[in-house]
Parts: sequence; structure tokens; C-alpha cells
Amino acid sequence: MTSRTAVVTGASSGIGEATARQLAAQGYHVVVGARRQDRLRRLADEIGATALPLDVTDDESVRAFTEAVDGVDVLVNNAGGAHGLAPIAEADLDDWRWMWETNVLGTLRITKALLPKLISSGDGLIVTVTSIAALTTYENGGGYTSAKHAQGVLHRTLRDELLGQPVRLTEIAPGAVETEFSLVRFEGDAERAAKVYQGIDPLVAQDIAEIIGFVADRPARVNLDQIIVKPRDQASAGRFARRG
Ligand code: 8X3
Repeated sequence: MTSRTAVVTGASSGIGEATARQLAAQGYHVVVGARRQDRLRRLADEIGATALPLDVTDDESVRAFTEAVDGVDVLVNNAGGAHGLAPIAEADLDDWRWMWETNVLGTLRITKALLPKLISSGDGLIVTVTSIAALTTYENGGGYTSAKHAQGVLHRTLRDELLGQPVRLTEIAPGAVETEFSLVRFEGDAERAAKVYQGIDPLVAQDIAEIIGFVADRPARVNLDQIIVKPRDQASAGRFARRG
């Protein structure tokens, strides 16, 4: 039984929740952070994790969270998401601000805050869940792709800056994963969200969680730098093989 501690952000649903379950099953002491406390506590009770309130866009919340965590071996930067799907010409500044705050500055805030603990663990690991949107652009996706690119650059820069320190860094860049992602992007429009995954066999949160579990359990010498994972039915951000 490992006594390693893993922090998972955005853990109240989707990839974050599945990752928390996966790491708990692998014997990690998991600290789950998210804004939605009711869901988070239910999850924590179920898997024997510690639930702490966390809003990665808020300095004070990140400070309190960091203080409450004794030691950290693994940080999974999962909090983030998309708001809207609009051409640049019609960009909603508030949507852009939200995406940059959560994906980019949120990752920066929590990573910076937990970095001393990750280094002093002697074998730290930072997994950042970006997206294929961190590697490509697509029409109407500028707010999200630019935020994901910036988040990816932050993560990859840290890989360089931490060279020589006992911290591994893995970027996971998923394509279409059926979670609440599209529901959030389309502000609760379930019909529009469902269309994103219509006629394809999308990835599910557990697929990503198992990859993170695999990454976490590699020996300290093994750094999986970047993992791109898409459904078989998806060739690129905009190309899907849809049935029916
Ligand atoms: C989600 C994947 O293709 O909608 O991160 O940008 S995509």
C-alpha cells in the first residue's frame, strides 16, 4: 500500500472524479478539490478521500487549500473547461476571461502553490490535462484553443525549468471525452451538447483516469512527457467518423 498523496483539481465530476476514484483504487491518499462541495463530499466518503473546497481562480481559496494539505506527491491539474463556441469576430470577452482564468491562471496558481511540496516529496508528479485544443486550432474555438495552448506552454515550460529536480511532468491531451464538458461549453443546452458525441464512440472519463493511473505508477526515472488520446472515431479536432 502506497502512502503517496495525490491532489486532483476539478474532482467533482468527469475526468477529475474518475481520476480520484482510480488513484484511490491504486492506494493513493487522494485529496479532492472543487467548488461543488456536496458532490465532492459524497465522492470523498465513497472512496475514502479528503475533500477540500478549491476554486483555482481564487488566490485565497488556493492558499487555504495548500495550507490544509500536508504533503503532495502527485498533482493532477484537471480543473478547466470551455465556454462558448464563437468566431473571433463575435468573441465574448467574459467567456475568454473565464477560460483563461480557469485553464491558464488556475493551473498556474495551484501548481505554483504546491510546487515546494511536490519537490520536497522527493518523487513528485504533475499531470496536466490539456486537450488536443492545446496542439491545434479550430474554427470558433479560439478562446478555448488559445487558453489550452497557454496551459500547455505553462506545463511544458515547467518541464524545462524543473530539470534536475525530483518532479516528473506529464501532459495529457484528450480529444472528445463525453463528460459535462460540452454541457458547460453550451451553457446547459443538453441537446447541443449531445450532438458533439452523436454517431461516434467517444472516450469516457475512465479512459483518461486509467492513463493517469498508469502514468502515476511508473518508476521515478520514467517521464511520459505528452500523451495524445482520441477516440478511434476522431482524426483531428474537427474530423469525426459519424454513423447514422
Ligand atoms: C476537448 C476537445 O476537440 O472539443 O478538450 O477541443 S475539443
